[in-house]
Amino acid sequence: MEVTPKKVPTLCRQCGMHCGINVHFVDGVPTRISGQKNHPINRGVVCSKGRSAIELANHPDRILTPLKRNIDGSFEKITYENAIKEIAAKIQDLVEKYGASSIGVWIGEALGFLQQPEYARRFVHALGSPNYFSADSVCFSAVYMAYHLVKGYWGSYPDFENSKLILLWGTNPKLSYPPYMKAIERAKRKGAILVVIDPRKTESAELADVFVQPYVGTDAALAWGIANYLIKHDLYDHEFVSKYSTGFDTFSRYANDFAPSNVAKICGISEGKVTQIAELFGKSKPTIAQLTGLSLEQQENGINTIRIITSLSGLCGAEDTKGGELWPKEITVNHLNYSDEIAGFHQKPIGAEKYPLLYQLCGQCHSLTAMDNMLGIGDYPLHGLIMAGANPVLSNPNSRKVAKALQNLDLFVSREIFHTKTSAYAHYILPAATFLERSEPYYYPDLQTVAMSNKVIDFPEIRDEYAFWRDLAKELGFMDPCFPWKNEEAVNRFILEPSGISLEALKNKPEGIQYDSIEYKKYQSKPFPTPSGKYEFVCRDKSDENVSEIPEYHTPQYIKNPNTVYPIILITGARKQQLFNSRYQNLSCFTHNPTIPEIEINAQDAKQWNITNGSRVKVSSKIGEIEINVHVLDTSKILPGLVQITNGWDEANVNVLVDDTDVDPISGFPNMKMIPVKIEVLSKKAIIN
Ligand SMILES: Nc1nc2c(c(=O)[nH]1)N[C@H]1C(S)=C(S)[C@@H](COP(=O)(O)OP(=O)(O)OC[C@H]3O[C@@H](n4cnc5c(=O)[nH]c(N)nc54)[C@H](O)[C@@H]3O)O[C@H]1N2
Ligand SMILES: Nc1nc2c(c(=O)[nH]1)N[C@H]1C(S)=C(S)[C@@H](COP(=O)(O)OP(=O)(O)OC[C@H]3O[C@@H](n4cnc5c(=O)[nH]c(N)nc54)[C@H](O)[C@@H]3O)O[C@H]1N2
Ligand code: SF4
Ligand SMILES: [Mo]
Repeated sequence: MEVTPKKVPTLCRQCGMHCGINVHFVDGVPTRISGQKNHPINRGVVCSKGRSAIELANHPDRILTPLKRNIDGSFEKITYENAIKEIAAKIQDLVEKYGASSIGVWIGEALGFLQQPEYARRFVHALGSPNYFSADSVCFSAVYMAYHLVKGYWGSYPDFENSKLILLWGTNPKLSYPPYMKAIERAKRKGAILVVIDPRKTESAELADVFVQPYVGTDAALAWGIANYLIKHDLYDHEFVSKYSTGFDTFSRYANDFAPSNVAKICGISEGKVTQIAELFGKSKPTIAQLTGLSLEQQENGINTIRIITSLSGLCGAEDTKGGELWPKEITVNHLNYSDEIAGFHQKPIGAEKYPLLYQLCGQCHSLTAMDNMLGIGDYPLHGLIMAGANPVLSNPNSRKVAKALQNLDLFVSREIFHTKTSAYAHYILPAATFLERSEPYYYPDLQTVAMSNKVIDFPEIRDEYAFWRDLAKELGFMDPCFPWKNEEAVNRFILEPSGISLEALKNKPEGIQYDSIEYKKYQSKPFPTPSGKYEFVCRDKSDENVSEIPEYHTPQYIKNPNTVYPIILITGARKQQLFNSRYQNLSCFTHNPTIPEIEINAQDAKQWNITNGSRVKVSSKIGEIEINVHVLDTSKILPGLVQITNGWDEANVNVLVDDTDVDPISGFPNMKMIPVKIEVLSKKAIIN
């Protein structure tokens, strides 16, 4: 008889950090989760989300059988085999009528990285469609695009642990990346200085040595002000600039206009703060680690803002140095993406003409544009969509349009673990495996380490992502050569084969194996992977006409053309500890205050509007309105005239207010951080439920 072990190590995927965890069993039943003491990311610590993974897997609301939607919107059970047959028949029908490009796949934030999304990509490419979508149309890839334009490789990997100066621009790792914050706290204990730049005084800002609250959308001006000071006072790294970079003269001419006194006015901060931060750069160079958060991506001038901020690292010689910005060596693995082997598609990838960098760098289509294709107003129609691990009715901008678009599909399949606002529109819902039910390799680029997650629990009736895509491909007649592997373990062996690291070796080392030694300043012996081979203060990449040579500062629209109807500026999506985008609202660990959606308002504004904690307001933007409770913040916690609503709540969905046409023209990312709104008071008194 097989004896169930007492403890199985794996990697947590309740968020993207992939902490090392152990799942403990009593009499074969998983009971609790602890941290792996020697895992380099979390060093034994597990957050409340991580600890709740067993509850997630065993949740009473979990979908355990395939479901088919009836005309009245209710769902009835269907066998897996019949569901696959019907879905395949519908795909075949749509391909015959409208071509393969009328089918798309969409992988959400819940699934990553080397393996799960790539099944979907292989499937849709083998079918003959370029239309692969993911959360990357609103998350992370703008950072990659910006880094690519400056230094040609994907970032960002700040080496907090060894840094002397740490800057957090528009990010709150205390809540969003807890292990990073621990590394920052360790560096602080060794003497590092922490600078936080955020219009809200966040949990991370509480730990800052220097905290600055610029107007939303003005970070690029602050960064240019720092560049101005460093150049004027000869505090930059001459060797790096002269030997390894290009465009410095043009860059410094542009910086001329950003004297600290000027920048202070633009950003609404004191001149002293600008010079203080610039002095810190000068003193700490080259050990400067900067992290640019999601907020800078989801802005109208996001790419340029991230470009100029990362250029400060180059200016200070922090590029590829210990304690600075790392340029990790990639692991040599077999990638499942085989688009290079596909002869070409009949239709253009959706959104690739408008946002070429997203497609060139990430091989992704633009999910916001896809809504038009679903509604029949794009270049060509999208009729079928298979989605896994995503909830775009809550996560994509303009939720009403998203819902309409999904309702317009002839075939919508959702692979989910729970019923959601999005899966409500699916024709078929197929039960998905949680991360505890699958096994995949993951690598930590900054540590150059690879580790393996393990299948810890098993629901025999639930097919993992591999089985699903393989079975569907088989039914459609193209399983071979698309999915030749017997199971997920065989896929894992294939992925790892060129790395020289075996599955067995990884099983014996749950904390991971370093695949290559860390070396610094590699640019001294090999060119940067940019068009010029140099670090580009001025961009030489001509593939997108929207990319200016210089990462220009543009005055945000809400400042340039103040909107008298919608005079208040709304930030969306500041993270909460136990809410993860739209996930975990149904877990008992969800004890966060608030447990209902709230709008954060400065006490000064609340006083003026005569409202208090728990008052009810209507928030309207030019495209929609929601009702929500008020949470009054101390005046120091948020700039006056600014309000904040976190995304992902089932009720009071803030994306009803976010305009999908207001985007950064380079990345195509929506502006989710400076939305003009108005507020009407519905009830001044707190409503006690
Ligand atoms: N607990 C938890 N953790 C998460 C998530 C979650 O939902 N919950 N989500 C995960 C995901 S998908 C992501 S992408 C990351 C995001 O994580 P982060 O990038 O850390 O994003 P936030 O935590 O929202 O912090 C963004 C901060 O930027 C500030 N901000 C807004 N506009 C501006 C601006 O113009 N300039 C500056 N300087 N600051 C600005 C906001 O006030 C906010 O405090 O977190 C991940 N981690
Ligand atoms: N206004 C505004 N909107 C935002 C943001 C913002 O800051 N402001 N942030 C954006 C960002 S950064 C991101 S990343 C997106 C995220 O948006 P999405 O990619 O839509 O991700 P989630 O909302 O986390 O939804 C994930 C879904 O996957 C399901 N799920 C969980 N685990 C599994 C699994 O193992 N397998 C499968 N098949 N399903 C699973 C969950 O039940 C959930 O419904 O939201 C974005 N939306
Ligand atoms: S930070 Fe928490 S949720 Fe994220 S991987 Fe680590 S333990 Fe899991
Ligand atoms: Mo994200």
